[in-house]
Amino acid sequence: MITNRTKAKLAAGEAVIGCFNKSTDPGFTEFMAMSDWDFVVMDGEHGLYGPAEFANGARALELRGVTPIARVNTNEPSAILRALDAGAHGVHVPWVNSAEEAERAVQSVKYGPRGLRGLAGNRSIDFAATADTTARANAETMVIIHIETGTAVDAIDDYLDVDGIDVLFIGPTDLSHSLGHPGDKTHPVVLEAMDKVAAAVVPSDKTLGIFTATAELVVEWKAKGARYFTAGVEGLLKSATDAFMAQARN
Ligand code: 3PY
Ligand code: MG
Repeated sequence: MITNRTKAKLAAGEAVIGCFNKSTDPGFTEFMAMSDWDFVVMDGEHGLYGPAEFANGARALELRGVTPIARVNTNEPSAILRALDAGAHGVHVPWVNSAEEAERAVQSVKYGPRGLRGLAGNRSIDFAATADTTARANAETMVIIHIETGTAVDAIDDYLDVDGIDVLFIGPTDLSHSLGHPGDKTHPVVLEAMDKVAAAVVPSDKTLGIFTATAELVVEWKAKGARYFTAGVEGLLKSATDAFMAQARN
């Protein structure tokens, strides 16, 4: 059965730091897991992950004690079911534009009585479809809901009433695009929208999460009350490589 260390840290009031990973190579994913991340998000939205890759990535991460999370490509029960049955301990669900859509995501993640996740033996419940294993899965799995459009920001208060959401996660890139400033994540209009989300979520029983490409952004958003952070491995590799080359070419 899965034991979700990231969820346990959040429940203990701690901050958690993870990283998006588009590479479907389990060897690379295992290598990433040696860098003290709490969790790695296997990216099935902007990366090429499908169910088989989620399963091998989850194995690689579990070997090293890092929580495997899947970003699914769409808020569809069948997509979420396959990611979880493959062994993801939670899902990032993109483009969730209303509380009703968030409720649908929660129902896809949770077995009955809370939800509608289809039941069959699978690795996440040790191939034992029972009342105990489904209850344990419901307790351990995480639901991370992306807030990444102007529509979602306008409705942010409604999401707070959806039982079962662990993290309301700001996607600054899509949000900047949605607000008419593609890629300009520091535009005042984008910052204002992100601060509106923080003001609603931080005092609630949900965790505020955000994509933070740099450690400086983690520090800044931790001060604003966020506790769930993700970087992106390509950005980290690119900046380290560029810094190496700048010095090496001198
Ligand atoms: C976004 O910024 O749009 C995200 O989904 C986070 O990577
Ligand atoms: Mg996004």
